[in-house]
Amino acid sequence: MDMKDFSLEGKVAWVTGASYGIGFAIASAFATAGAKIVFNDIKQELVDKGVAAYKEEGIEATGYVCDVTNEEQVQATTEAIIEKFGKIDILVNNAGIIKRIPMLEMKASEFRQVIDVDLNAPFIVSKAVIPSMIKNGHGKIINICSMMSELGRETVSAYAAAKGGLKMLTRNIASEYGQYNIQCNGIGPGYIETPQTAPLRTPGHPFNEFILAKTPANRWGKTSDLQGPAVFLASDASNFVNGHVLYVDGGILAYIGKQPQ
Ligand code: NAP
Ligand code: GCO
Repeated sequence: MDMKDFSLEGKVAWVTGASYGIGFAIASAFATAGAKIVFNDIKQELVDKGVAAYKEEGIEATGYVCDVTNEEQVQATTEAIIEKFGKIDILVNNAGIIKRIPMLEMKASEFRQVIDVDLNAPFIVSKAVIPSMIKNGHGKIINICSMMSELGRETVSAYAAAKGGLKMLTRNIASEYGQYNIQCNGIGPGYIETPQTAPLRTPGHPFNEFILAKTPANRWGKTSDLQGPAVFLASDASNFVNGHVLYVDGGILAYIGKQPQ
């Protein structure tokens, strides 16, 4: 085995919703591994902030304003990236939202909004990018799944339905396009310290204690915990890994939970 298989030198990677959070960490790791970085966000001000944040890390990232639920914007962004860089080798469907509302209080429109961003959008973006990957004879798609791809919990019905569906979309893309040397895998982060989970991590919040008791590592994950697994799945080192969801959860899925002392 050649360690160069883990390199992303010369690759072009598009990480959706990557101005900050998990997407930003994954894109930064890809840059360290040699890739050119492209990202998008809904608002120009966030794209500008993202470009500045990447620059602070010494990364020349290209940002686009693109709502991943909007097919026209996704198609236009895909064409713009290919026009500028000639190809898209790696796609990370990272953009996502969550609404924590008890199901009986959740409006159907709120449920649809979560499904739209967390499940329909990875379909839309993958569908836009796959033709160029087929033409190039290779491609890597990484869908950011979740503990909720496997488990439910109160108040996250839409998010769990979306992330469960995203696991199966991952397997289906692998099944349909593996013949073109396209590998589609998922990363299932555990509970990670990002803006999305900030409401759950306020000091003394019962959920904070709960997650520590459910995590053998006895800590919240950091976005940096996801970087190595993401580089692996984006690299030639994983060319025979397809349709797999790699859980980076500190052991949550393996653990019944800390027994009461
Ligand atoms: P985050 O901090 O809330 O960031 C989400 C990113 O997605 C933001 O940049 C957001 O942009 C962008 N986004 C949302 N809707 C979009 C749209 N329609 N078009 C384009 N961009 C959009 O979330 P995170 O914690 O980094 O999570 C990133 C991914 O990991 C999500 O898919 C999430 O479900 C998943 N995940 C997170 C955890 C965790 O513990 N944090 C665990 C497992 C999985 P705006 O700021 O403009 O909204
Ligand atoms: C929640 C959290 C989780 C994490 C992540 C876990 O409210 O339960 O937000 O859903 O975001 O998806 O893997």
